[in-house]
Amino acid sequence: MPERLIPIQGDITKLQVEAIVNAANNSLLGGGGVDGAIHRAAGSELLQECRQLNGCATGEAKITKGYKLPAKWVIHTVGPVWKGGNQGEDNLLASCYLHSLALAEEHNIKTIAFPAISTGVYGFPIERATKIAVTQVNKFLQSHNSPKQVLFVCFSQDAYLMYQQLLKDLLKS
Ligand code: AR6
Repeated sequence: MPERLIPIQGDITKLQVEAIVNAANNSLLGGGGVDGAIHRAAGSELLQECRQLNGCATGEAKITKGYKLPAKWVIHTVGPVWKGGNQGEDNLLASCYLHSLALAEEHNIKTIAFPAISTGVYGFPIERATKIAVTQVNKFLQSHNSPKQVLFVCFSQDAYLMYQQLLKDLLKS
């Protein structure tokens, strides 16, 4: 497994990385799941900054400061809602990873942590989402020096084991 891609199990709000990615919604004004946890941990200044951003399109990403989080930056991206798989969900999810990584590179961010975007409330099947996440991040890192390290943060042990396995399988070749 290449050292630049690392699956871990835990709470993304606790991580000492330069940037964490938020699985947000189009309003960027907070919500449940990982979005709620990030806003709670960062404090109300995060919401104040998000209010200035005019939302975010699905598949795109915007950056804010991390405020009370250990991470200096939060990259907010909006994953697709799963609608059966024929509504461009795969490409939109891939685009979330690529836009987030491009923003990280622009800001010279060396370490970034992703949650499993769209796999909670938005209902994207976890295995299909994990394959897209791992493939897209690997592709990006092969042609870019920065970020140096990408963490895949899994809340559940099942998700963690899946990331571990898929990283082994997909990146073996
Ligand atoms: N750390 C890491 N992963 C987490 C954490 C955490 N603290 N909390 C949840 N997860 P979800 P989505 C995992 O529903 O599907 C929000 O209301 C969770 O187990 O947070 O993209 C937004 O405002 C799951 O695997 O995001 C949007 O309206 C993954 O994070 C909507 O939910 C994503 O689950 C976005 O839905």
